[in-house]
Amino acid sequence: MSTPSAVNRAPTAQPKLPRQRWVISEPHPEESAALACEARLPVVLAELLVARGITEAAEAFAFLNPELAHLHDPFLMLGMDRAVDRLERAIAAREPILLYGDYDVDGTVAVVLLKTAIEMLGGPGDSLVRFHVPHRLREGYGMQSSVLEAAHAEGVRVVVTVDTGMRAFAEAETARRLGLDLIITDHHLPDAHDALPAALAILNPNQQGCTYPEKSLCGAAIALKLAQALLERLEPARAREKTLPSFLKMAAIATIADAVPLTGENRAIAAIGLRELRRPMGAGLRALFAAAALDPAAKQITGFDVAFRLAPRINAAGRMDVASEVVELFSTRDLHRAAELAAKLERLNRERRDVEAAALTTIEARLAADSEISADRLLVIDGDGWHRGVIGILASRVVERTAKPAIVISIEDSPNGRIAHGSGRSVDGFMLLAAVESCADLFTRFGGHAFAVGFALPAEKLPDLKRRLRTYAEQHLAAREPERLLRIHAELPLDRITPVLAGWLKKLEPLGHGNPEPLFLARNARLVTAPRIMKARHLALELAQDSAASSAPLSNDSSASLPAGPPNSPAPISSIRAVGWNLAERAMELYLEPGSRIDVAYRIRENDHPDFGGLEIEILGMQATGA
Ligand SMILES: [Mn+2]
Repeated sequence: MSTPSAVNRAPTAQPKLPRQRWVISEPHPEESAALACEARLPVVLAELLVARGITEAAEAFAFLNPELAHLHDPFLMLGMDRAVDRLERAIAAREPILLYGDYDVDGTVAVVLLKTAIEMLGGPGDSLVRFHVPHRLREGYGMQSSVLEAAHAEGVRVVVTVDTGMRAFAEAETARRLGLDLIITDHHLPDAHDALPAALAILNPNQQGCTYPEKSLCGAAIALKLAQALLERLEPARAREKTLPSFLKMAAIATIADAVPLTGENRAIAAIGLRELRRPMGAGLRALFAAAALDPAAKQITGFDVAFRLAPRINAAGRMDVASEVVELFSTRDLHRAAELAAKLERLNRERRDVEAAALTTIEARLAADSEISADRLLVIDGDGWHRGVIGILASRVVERTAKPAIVISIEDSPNGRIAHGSGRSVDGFMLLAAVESCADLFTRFGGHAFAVGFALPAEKLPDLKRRLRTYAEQHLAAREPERLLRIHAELPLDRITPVLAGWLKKLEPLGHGNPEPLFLARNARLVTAPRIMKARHLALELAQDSAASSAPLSNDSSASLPAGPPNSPAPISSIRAVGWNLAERAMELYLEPGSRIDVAYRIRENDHPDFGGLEIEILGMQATGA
């Protein structure tokens, strides 16, 4: 932390943050009170559960206490019996099996899970399993017939896809022609006509006719279900209690990294998996944790740790180099080799960060200099040779900074001329995929989800694309000042923050997609001391909540309204430390000084610093009370 300084010292120049709009969840006071009473929970926790659609005590108990019994029977999944029958035969006859994966966390972890399960069941001897993880830049996403042909020539008779294959019509045809038995496991949506590739079995809860209760599993979780089914069929005695929990560690990492909603079965996978990480684990995981400076034995790993510290390192392999080494990292028993591979991931991740930072500096300079671009409602920013592995991350960064939908394009030389590769991210309420689809005739390929897209086109068509996207945006995006939505989940006056409550809130972990960290609102908080500016842009405050004032604002503050302290001591001012990243400028706009009254949107933080340890809050937004 830096030295205190006056609030009126100007922060260094930085892009102006987009305006913030607070959206406060509608409270459900009666349902929350009833649930709190029936399930014996703090009211604010009950409120957060009701907002998640949980109103019964039993449901609340299950949500707050995920356990193995919450995992569904894998044989409920359409195609599971056929897939298990075929793999059982392959294992018994020691037929070589090819696992065909993908280069991200989900796709590599899926390979690791199935590889481990099949090798375990196959017993000692040479492995039956080989795998293929495509190279992001050279091969791109999805199966390739040439890989199937090579595998067939090497004696493979069974191919299992993970995290891919749902639309691999031509490759499935190749497999059929070669006499390969193809098992597709994937979570991606089938094509618009619900057509399915020709395969021996397809495991995907999103296909027509599959009644499996959890529809939003990631690719690795579907591989997990297949592994679970194999283990339950072939080693029923050990499967549930012994083997499955250890498989959940890796499945949890993929589930959190792939940003599927952390509810239902995903919540059970993520929560139990993170808990299992406290136990001894394989060489690869150990090396990866060490590289990320995390110690699961000392401190429970959170969803945040996985999403922001582990996943970027694992993903760096596929972004910058060869993802197949991730599979090796998680398969090896050799500690030395594991450390070597983890160190390589570390290096690739640093490289990724540098490449990303350099491109981001260029992009920000361009946004600041070019009034035409910065006035656009949909930003399209292109550069020569930006690393294709980071253009998606760059687009997200631009959206964060500008609150506008953004597409980042890298122009590269190729044997077929100059190619523009684009990746885009959107904001709430704007279907970016529809915008891109309106230019479908320009692309050599495009795809994605409503709010995240990717495409390629010949570079000479870029001016056309930009012109058409600008017109589209003018027709479909309102011309108002862009704003960032801050979703506030519940009101919680600062004097109700206690260690006991913080302990209860931990039971919401793992937090992430579909289970967001609670963001609270405290009205009419009072600055106890002068604000401190840290590193010219961050803010540190000491805030008090005068109990009477927290429900009915008082114009004149008096410490007499505070709870009395122990006898013979001065009246205590119970206050809480608050930090606000990048909020120094906002503090100046609000003319903050001791005694100022503000409404704050915040989350609760536990500071484990030996001297300043304890609960504090992180402010995400503030407004003058009554403004
Ligand atoms: Mn996936």
